[in-house]
Amino acid sequence: MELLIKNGTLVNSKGKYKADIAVTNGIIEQIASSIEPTNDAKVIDATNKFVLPGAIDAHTHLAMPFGGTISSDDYFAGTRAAVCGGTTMVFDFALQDFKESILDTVLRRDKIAAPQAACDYAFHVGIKDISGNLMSTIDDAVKFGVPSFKCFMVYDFGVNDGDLYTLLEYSKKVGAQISVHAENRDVINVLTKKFLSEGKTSAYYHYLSRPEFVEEEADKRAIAFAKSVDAPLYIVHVGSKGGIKAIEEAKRQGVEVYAETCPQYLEFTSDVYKGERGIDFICSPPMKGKKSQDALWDAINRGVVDTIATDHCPFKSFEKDWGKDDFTKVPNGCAGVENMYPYMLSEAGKGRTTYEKVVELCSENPAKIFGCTKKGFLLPGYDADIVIYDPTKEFTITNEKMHSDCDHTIWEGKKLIGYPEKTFSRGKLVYDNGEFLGEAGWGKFVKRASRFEK
Ligand code: DUC
Ligand code: ZN
Ligand code: ZN
Repeated sequence: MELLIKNGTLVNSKGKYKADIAVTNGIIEQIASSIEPTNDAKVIDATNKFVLPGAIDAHTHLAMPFGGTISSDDYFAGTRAAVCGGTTMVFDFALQDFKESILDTVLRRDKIAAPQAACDYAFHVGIKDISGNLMSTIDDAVKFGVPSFKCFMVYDFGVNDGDLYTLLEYSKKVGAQISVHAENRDVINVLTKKFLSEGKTSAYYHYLSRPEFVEEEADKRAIAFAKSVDAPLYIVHVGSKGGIKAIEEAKRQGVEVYAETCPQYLEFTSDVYKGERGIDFICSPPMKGKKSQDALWDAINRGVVDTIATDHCPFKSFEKDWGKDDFTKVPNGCAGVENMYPYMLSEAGKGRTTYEKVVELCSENPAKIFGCTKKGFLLPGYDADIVIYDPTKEFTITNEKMHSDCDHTIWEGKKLIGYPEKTFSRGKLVYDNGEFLGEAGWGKFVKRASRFEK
């Protein structure tokens, strides 16, 4: 036994209970009401603390070429920030190049990720090109342990409706799963052009050029395609009331559709775009109105939302400044990977949801939905990705205390109740009371089960 966590309160989606956890070779060996340490075990006392499975952030963009630059956290900085916020596994979007086989995309990105990652990681491939025989290369990626793919219904590099439909149909045959970034590209383009021609260029027009219905409409379109071919569908970063309502209705009809939302939509509204640094909050989809925010919280507590993830995609202030006088020139995205678990748990502490729900959405469900068979749960045989959380510690977010490479955070000044005290990645202590203790290259690629193997 290398590690024994004693006297903590374990939390899962079903409830809380007091137990000790013994870890051997990075794996949870035993969970019991009282475990005696062996001579070689490091013993941690977790009295009055929660012991949680590490969070899994199923949506990050690390070192991603986007908006004329590259997102500012590489695989090291992004995973360092992750573990310092209690996230022990991240999914990154590996963007396919045109004409590139899907497996080659994975291998190309993994060459960069493997020596840098400080926690375990996986890829979704962002698909751009299924011309010729490229679609069949999805099978190779599935066999390699990458059974999830993302289609952007926006951006010039995204797929068209025909390709999305074809991919959904194909994914079902090969045990894969398609995610969508759902917004109506054409409507956004028309409105953007109109606002620019009228000289309406401030950050608030980013929100107005993507009115709330553009998300709902695209959600409904993607759901209709998925339903027609009986394929599963995962909708990333759902932010709108109409969108979540459409997903609830589809679930009620028996469609296998999953909803992800992000902390930024739960905390901020479109009012942030009226502020002095509105450009810092520019991400797509944008923050929505208060009614949408309330609908998301309600959907969380009624079991309609399946996962929380961050869409972590930071850009430095000088890059955000490119769009001071033209919102279309702002690279889209914000930092968040270090804030997800602390924010959600703090909201639970304030009574907005429950700790059990947070563990379900941030840890258990992403593991189940994306085929991580040894992650997401505190159970014998699972990876010892463990967070010791102090529910009483007061913490104010400042960029100075964060571990990303970005030079600002949209979460600046947010006061939290409770904060992670220690994070273990496969039994190794990688974060302790504000300090990163991990190392580049520790994180391993997680080979995931396809839908046929789950
Ligand atoms: N939206 C963002 O804000 N950033 C990265 C990609 C995306 O879809
Ligand atoms: Zn997106
Ligand atoms: Zn994204």
